[in-house]
Amino acid sequence: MEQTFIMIKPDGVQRGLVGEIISRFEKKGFYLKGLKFITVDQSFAEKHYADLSAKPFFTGLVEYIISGPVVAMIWEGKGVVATGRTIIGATNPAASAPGTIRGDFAIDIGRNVIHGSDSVESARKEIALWFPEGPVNWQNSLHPWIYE
Ligand code: YYY
Ligand code: MG
Repeated sequence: MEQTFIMIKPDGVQRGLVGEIISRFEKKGFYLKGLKFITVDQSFAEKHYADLSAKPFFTGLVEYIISGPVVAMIWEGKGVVATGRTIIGATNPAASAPGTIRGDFAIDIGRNVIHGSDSVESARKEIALWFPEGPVNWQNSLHPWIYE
């Protein structure tokens, strides 16, 4: 089944939003397939955001991501990449709908609390970068109550 990479950024950790954010993905019915609490270094953050290296905000973005521990996760489920982005909300919290994570908990684009892969292909790359050991292999026993 489809997987996505979700990361609670350092501001989300500092602001005590870890439980709330995990809960939203859990309650939706997605399956947690990987979880780690880590501080990454500059070269790792630059790799994660390599596609944005030419952007004017790149240096500040990397400094922000390495400024404290993050919660890195693999979530699995039907359509989880696109639905994960919907749960997260628009990149700029000023444009994120209420009810989304960024819409409910963030104000500035450079402190938008959470990352989610933007396509199945970037999810594959990001999961390989953050979880070289691969996902945790388990099956949720509620599966038939979530999927028809
Ligand atoms: O995927 P998403 O996080 O929604 O946005 P991206 O366009 O991939 O940018 C990654 C990250 O960079 C964004 O979450 C905040 C930051 N950023 C910024 O600080 N200023 C911008 N104008 C655009 C993005
Ligand atoms: Mg992105």
